[in-house]
Amino acid sequence: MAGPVGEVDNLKVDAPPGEEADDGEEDAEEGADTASSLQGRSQKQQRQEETQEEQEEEEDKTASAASQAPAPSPTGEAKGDVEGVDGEEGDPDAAADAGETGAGAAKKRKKKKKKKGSAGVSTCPGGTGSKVAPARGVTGFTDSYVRHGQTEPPTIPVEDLFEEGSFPEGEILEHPRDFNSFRITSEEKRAEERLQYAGLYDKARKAAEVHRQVRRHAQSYIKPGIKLIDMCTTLEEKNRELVRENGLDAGIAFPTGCSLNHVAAHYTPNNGDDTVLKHGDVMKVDFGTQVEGHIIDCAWTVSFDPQFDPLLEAAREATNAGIRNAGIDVPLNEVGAAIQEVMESYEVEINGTTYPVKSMRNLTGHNIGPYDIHAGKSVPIVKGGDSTRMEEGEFFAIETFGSTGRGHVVEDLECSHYMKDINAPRVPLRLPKARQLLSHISKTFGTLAFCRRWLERPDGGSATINGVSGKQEKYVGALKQLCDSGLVNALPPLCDVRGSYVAQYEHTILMRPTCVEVLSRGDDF
Ligand SMILES: [Co+2]
Repeated sequence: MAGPVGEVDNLKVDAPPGEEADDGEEDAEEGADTASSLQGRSQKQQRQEETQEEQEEEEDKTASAASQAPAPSPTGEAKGDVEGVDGEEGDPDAAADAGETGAGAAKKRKKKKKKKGSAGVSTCPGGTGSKVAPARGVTGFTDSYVRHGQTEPPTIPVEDLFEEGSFPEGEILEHPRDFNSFRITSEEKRAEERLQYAGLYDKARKAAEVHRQVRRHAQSYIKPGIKLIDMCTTLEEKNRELVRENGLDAGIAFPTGCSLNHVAAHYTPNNGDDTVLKHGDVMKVDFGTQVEGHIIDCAWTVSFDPQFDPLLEAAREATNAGIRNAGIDVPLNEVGAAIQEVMESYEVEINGTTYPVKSMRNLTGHNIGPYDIHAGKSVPIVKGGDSTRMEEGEFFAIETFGSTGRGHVVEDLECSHYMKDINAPRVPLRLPKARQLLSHISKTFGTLAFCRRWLERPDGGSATINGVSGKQEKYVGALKQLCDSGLVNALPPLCDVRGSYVAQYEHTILMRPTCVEVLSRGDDF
């Protein structure tokens, strides 16, 4: 999920699409200083990037539409391979070839010297499995979870595949900056981890493994022609099954976002919405899992037309840059500057017109607390934000949005996402219907986000909690009253201008005392 909606200006409900007045901010930004974003990188990282840059230039010569191909691990120094896949190489070319309908159609052009690459990021090309996603934007095989003993399609709850205490570790990165170099070997910091964090890591890793398996399965059936409401329902049912939903102790963390094209975030179909995915769409799939309140927030972008490859790559590499630059005591604004630097080094040609890729200036990543998807800190994706620092023990969702539009979102379209305010005031509710709905929301979702579709299920959002008698009837007025009284926040879709395209990639990372763990990293992105 994107945060924070509090920063969205130009609140717009009924204005015709594409007619926002220009607020003039855009122009002020152009041409400003961009120098500071690299200062946090180690020489080693820069060397790795240069190495990869050379490799990529080679690749550009041979296959210009290769952005779906798994990136080679640049120096062989990648740390913290995702569990169980080291040494197993599939056929990465298979992933690149599948769905390739117009090699050469998608040109990757850079405005300036590339400051990019997944150096230091192990993306596990290939891996186990045999099935390739119909969509672009992900690498490897959709059935790669068979290496853990999972069935294809997956049916075994993830907790039955691993011993407690042994859920797979995410990708391990060193904290950036010289002042952090002691951490990875510090005996004191390791002792701190053993004492304070061991149980927590395992729960977060379980949620992350569920996310990986659910999304891998989704990547196998997301193709043009699917009804988005069916896609979301199928994904959410699998999420409940693999996490072994148990009320607020384990389950879905927020509604399945499937925002299309100029819609950047917070769209999921309400009942009656028959939108069908098309070959020319750019869809952000953003969903969450939670185990005892530890939330994994992770997203990728689906497209089928190779002309969008550079847009997807921009967001993917910008997210990876954000991850590489994140660490204890790093100011959030410097992470944002590094993200923007990478994002805006891309341009994309769509139907003969070349667009610069813009970092969305009013969307951000965010820290995550227990049952609290937006716990107060924002990770900007442009330079110039506040210099609050990341701290030990914090979870962050690093998410970036690249746009061919204005690079600025407004609220628009019908609302589907809602969330009880974690700091909700105690407001006396006169209407019994509103009291009843609030009680249902509190027991079923707590402070986790939910959508209208879930209220209308027979179980009202959780069979564990409500059995088959949870369905909410004629609740729209009551829901509006809860929103008006500040108890529940409405989170409407966030949109750039109509006709534009937005791509997003997102991972959840943990500021461990010794290292940064990219909990949700997979062999797909
Ligand atoms: Co998020």
